[in-house]
Amino acid sequence: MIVDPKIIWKGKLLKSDEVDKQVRTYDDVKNIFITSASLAQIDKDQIIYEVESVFPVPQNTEGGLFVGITHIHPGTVGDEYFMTKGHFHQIRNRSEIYYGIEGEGMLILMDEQRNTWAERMYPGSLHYIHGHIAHRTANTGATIFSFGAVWPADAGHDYDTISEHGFSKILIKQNGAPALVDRP
Ligand code: S6P
Ligand code: ZN
Repeated sequence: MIVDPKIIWKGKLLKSDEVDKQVRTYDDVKNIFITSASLAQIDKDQIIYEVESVFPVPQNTEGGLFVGITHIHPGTVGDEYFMTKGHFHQIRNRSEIYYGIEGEGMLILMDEQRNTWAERMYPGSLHYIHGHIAHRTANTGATIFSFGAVWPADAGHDYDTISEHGFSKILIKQNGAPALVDRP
């Protein structure tokens, strides 16, 4: 038997019978930025990022995989680039693959001892995110930054640790270029 694929992933297009779509506006994620909302001068409905995902197996299926694409809009809040919330996986040892598709960005990584570093992302760049490492992405370019992700269906997301303590470094635009600096 020969059948058509159930998922099409072509550039920034992810197509399947059921694609889960999440939209994060500035109002949804304003707390991830150090710059206070009163100084930010950003419309609360401004889209910061969108995530489309396909879940071929139920959540928490051991051995299963999920696939998704994230589109981060261009812009800054103060001098902080638009970025994702960032998370550890709930099951800490679960790893993940990120893959740069369009535009340019940065993958910000932090271990459990709060050491933070970053990797440049661009079309064709591939990033193996080890277990026990928190991950967040930022758009450092002038156009939409899109990247793909593949992660274990049972990884889960721990957003609380990041929303409580943040990453130990933040990515800012300094003299027109990205710089990773200590969180003030
Ligand atoms: C899931 C994977 C991505 C992110 C997405 C948004 O494990 O890492 O699909 O969910 O990039 O980031 P966040 O931190 O808001 O989930
Ligand atoms: Zn993840």
